[in-house]
Amino acid sequence: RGKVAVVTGASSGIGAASARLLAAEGMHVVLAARRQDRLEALASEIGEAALIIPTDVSKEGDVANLFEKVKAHFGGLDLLFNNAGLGYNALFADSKTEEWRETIDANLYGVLRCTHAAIPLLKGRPGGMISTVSSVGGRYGLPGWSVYNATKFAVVGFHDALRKELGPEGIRVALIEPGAVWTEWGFNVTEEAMHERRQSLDALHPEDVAQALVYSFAQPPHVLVEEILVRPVKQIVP
Ligand code: NJP
Repeated sequence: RGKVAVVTGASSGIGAASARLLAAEGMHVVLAARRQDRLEALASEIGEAALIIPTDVSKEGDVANLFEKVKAHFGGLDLLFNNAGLGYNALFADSKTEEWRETIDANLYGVLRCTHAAIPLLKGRPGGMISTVSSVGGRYGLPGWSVYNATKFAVVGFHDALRKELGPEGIRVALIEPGAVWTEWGFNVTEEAMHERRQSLDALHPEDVAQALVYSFAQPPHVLVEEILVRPVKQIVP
């Protein structure tokens, strides 16, 4: 067991599935999210490959602590999976500024903070990768999710510049863009409504997205699978 991955948003959904799969592939996985009880349950399932570092990606101090501990424990990092994220459902005219702030702080600033702190740890690690979860909502506007769209489009622009900065240093910068996935994602929308939508689309399971991450990371160090859009086959719009 050699390589080290940090998974943000590891407490549920895509992050938890990815941590399980990366550990099964022989990596150390650092589980970062706010809900410690969930992280503990996952860590006891994964076993000694898991290290819990409770982290709110919207807090600079938490993110600094996360990467300081990773450095102290492992001396470096091979994969940063920027997965933590949230979205509030509201027509923009009815949306609340507090929800904009929370969304932008986690989905955009969270990615910037974690990436900034991770870069020094990724340098000199062959095949090092930063993989960030965007969305089909990072390519297409989704009525009712405009602020979420704004953060995911922003992540795409950030990714494109960062790839050009870090590629020459051998650090792979990649995006994963899921369509609808069966997770806990989606605030201000009833569970029934989300359930109905996911059922009608035969939505992806978190493991399907985790497979895309593992596929891209498992390529030889000179190979960058830059973007993977993975959607339920029945999700034709967007
Ligand atoms: O959702 P969910 P997903 N600091 O709600 C964490 C994108 N996506 O797996 O802190 C740290 O089960 C939260 O942890 P906790 C989506 O935008 C999804 O679907 O304990 N962590 C939890 O572990 C997101 O980027 C769909 O509350 C924070 C995790 O994020 C990614 O997939 C479609 C945090 C969310 O898990 C994973 O979401 C799509 C913070 N401040 C893109 N805030 C979809 N599900 O359909 C949240 O296109 N988290």
